[in-house]
Amino acid sequence: MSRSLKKKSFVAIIMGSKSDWKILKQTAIILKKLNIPFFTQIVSAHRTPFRMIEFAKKAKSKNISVIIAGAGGSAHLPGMTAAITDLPVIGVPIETKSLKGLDSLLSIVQMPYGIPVGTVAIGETGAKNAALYAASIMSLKDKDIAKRLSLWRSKQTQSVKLKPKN
Ligand code: RP5
Repeated sequence: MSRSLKKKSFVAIIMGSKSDWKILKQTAIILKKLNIPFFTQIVSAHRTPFRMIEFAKKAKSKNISVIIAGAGGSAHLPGMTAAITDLPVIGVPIETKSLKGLDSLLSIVQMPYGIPVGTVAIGETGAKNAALYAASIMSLKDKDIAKRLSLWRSKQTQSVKLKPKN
């Protein structure tokens, strides 16, 4: 297929609740910086289970390459989504009031054998790394994204000073 006829691939950022957006907007900021197309959607595994099934079933046909799923508490959205689609799913554990997100982390990371979810750190750090991880996956097929990611990383390296003062 020629370059111009290639269909644009997307990252889908899904979240269990509107309240997760304050963390997942960090994912969106990094994806924007890397010029990677994405869209966002609230998809709750327990409040809107049929929306989740519909989303996951259609994800491939909508040209989604990577799904970033943020959820807190008994955070089954990433695992349930990964159970329906074989697209890569990155789970972002959202910090919770009662258990500081340890509940979310363990729910997401402890997937039984057979259905993997790539799990990142709790909260904003994880949300940002999820975007970089998605960029790495997309870089395998998209040289332009690979170049932008490589540039982003070399800028990060250059920004690290040798000495703690001045
Ligand atoms: C999960 O429950 C969501 O991912 C969210 O992190 C958590 C709390 O949701 P809200 O009560 O704030 O809507 O499903």
